[in-house]
Amino acid sequence: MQEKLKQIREDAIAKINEAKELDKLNDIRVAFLGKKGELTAIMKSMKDLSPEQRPAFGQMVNQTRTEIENALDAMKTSLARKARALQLKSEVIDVTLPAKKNNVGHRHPNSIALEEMERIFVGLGYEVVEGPEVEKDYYNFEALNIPKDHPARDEQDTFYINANMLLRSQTSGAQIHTMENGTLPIKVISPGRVYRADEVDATHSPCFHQVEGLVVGKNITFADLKGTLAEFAREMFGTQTKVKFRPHHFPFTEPSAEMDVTCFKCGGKGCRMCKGSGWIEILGCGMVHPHVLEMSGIDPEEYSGFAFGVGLERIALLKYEIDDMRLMYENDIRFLKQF
Ligand code: 2NM
Repeated sequence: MQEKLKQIREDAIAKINEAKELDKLNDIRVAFLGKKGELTAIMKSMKDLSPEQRPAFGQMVNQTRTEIENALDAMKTSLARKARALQLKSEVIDVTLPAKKNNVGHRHPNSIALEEMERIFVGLGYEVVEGPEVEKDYYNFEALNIPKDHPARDEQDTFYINANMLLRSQTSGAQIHTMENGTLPIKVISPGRVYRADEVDATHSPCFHQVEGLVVGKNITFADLKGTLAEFAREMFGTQTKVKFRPHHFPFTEPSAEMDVTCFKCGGKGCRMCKGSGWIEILGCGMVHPHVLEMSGIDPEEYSGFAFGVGLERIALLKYEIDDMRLMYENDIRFLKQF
């Protein structure tokens, strides 16, 4: 019996040492230590021994059981460690590999041109004000001295929301709000999106951007307008830039003018960019109409002002020599990265 026990132990240990998986260890545990296992079977044969022999044999069986259990536990730990090592090896990350390149965007030419304009005018002491894109008819037209029968009010040009509300066709409303606030003097620019019912082509879009400027104070004259806008042109298009003013008409200014700058491509000699004239039209401007001041609560006897309006896309198209405005609304990164 003792020999048998020794044989069982050696068998078990040999099988345990050969085991390569945890499942296999479990099979061995059942085969040797389980209810129907070999050790249990030999325990049952104890009844054949004399009562004196039994305690010593029982002790030997128990010791064998302990030895087999210890061997199983040791192998279980060893297999688990190997499995873990294998898993860690398979999950190794090479942190020295080059990082995936992030595709970053690019500022829009409109944004670049606007930031440049804001830099220039803030440098001249102006504040930047914004107004709502959905505006009352009054602020878009009435307060700007655009009467009910004016062609600019034609429903074909303006997107109306209802009889009173519309998508602003210019940012002047923001400036009317500033005048109504009543703090004088005023030096503001108002950039923003404007809407007009235009067909899309190389120079038109139903939604574009404007920057308007407004100065109101005591003794503001047309000379202030000329000096300010000439300085703007020199900073925007180069120090050698010259300006000229041609008489024009706007309902909200009197007198009114359009300003041209010498072509920054050919310097005034005439080229494709300026269509041979040497001059490029940049903006509209004028002295704020006394009636406009009065309607916003400013006494035109005491105060005067000038105003101007620039199409942002027009400036960006010219400055960056883009020949089709539609490119500005596609947000193709290959286009944007050129500026
Ligand atoms: C332009 C041309 C000339 C203008 C006038 C005003 C206001 F609010 F003072 F009446 N804001 N902007 C103005 C003047 C706009 O755009 C071509």
